[in-house]
Amino acid sequence: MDIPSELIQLLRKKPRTAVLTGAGISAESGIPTFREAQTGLWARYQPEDLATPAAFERSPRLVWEWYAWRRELVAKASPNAGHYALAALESRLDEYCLITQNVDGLHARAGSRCVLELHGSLQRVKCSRCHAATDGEDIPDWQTIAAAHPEEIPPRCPSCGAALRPDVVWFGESLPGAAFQAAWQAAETCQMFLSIGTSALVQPAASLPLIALQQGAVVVEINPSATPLTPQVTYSLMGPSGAVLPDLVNQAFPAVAGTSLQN
Ligand code: BJW
Ligand code: ZN
Repeated sequence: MDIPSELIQLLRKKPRTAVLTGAGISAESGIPTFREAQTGLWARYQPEDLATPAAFERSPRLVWEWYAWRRELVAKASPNAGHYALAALESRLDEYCLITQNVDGLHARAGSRCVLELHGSLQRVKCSRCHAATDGEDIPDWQTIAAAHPEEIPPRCPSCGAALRPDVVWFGESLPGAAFQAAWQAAETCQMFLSIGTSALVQPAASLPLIALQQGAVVVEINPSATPLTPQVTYSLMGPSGAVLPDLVNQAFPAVAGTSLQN
């Protein structure tokens, strides 16, 4: 892709950089996004009907099974060229913060070291009542609990007996405080902000690029479709992140022969 030369020049100066990613960065790994069509078994459900505390109270088995299906998809998936390009970018910049709304863990699997997970992780579960995590030293991990009582879906909390739930952030719930504060600070202090593969609809994550714009940062959006953020950004790179990000990183930091990122 043709990337504006001013943007390449800016990247070469190694600006303090914050990056926000959403479901779109994992689309090329075969993980469905939220606001595009759900697939297969789940085609008749809206994510808003599954990713809420009320949905879990009403239909705990249905919600648990939706997450189990997604956990399996992610386990079979691999990071794509976009995830790898961000890990490479981190290694080329001095001050860099990656903020993700995704719960799939693919950034870490691609080698990103500093990742702030705003919406939790598919890999963890917690109790829906006492909020005990199940990966502590004294309690069995949740897969062991589930395997011992396969008839119980969702599995039960070993401390209080209530249903276990995914350790993710549902609509109406607060984001993890420390991760969100660090993300806010990164948006307030960065010189460049990349908003990648997010519809920029879900708050409070959608405010982060606006904070960056307000304090004078250069804001770049990478997305094949326009979002409510698009008219406000400094640069809109319209294309899939698995193609645009390797181009951006390779053009800014031409690699030593043989090590350039593929797309
Ligand atoms: C590609 C691509 C390719 C495709 N390359 N790109 C202020 C105003 C209005 C409402 C609110 C507000 N403040 C709070 C709210 C309520 C609510 C909210 O924002 N609602 C909106 C829908 C309006 N927010 C909350 O409830 C949040 N909590 C909160 O604010 O707490 C304080 C509070 C408490 C009580 C009362 C009030 C306030 C919590 C939000 C939690 C969101 N949780 C989910 C589920 C997480 C677990 C899970 O994964 O199941 O997070 S919902 C879902 O949306 C998920 C995502 O992380 C999140 C964002 O979606 P994302 O990543 O942007 O995906 P998509 O599908 O929307 O977009 C994909 C994009 O990729 C598209 O643009 C494509 O074009 C693009 N794409 N292929 C690059 N190859
Ligand atoms: Zn409990």
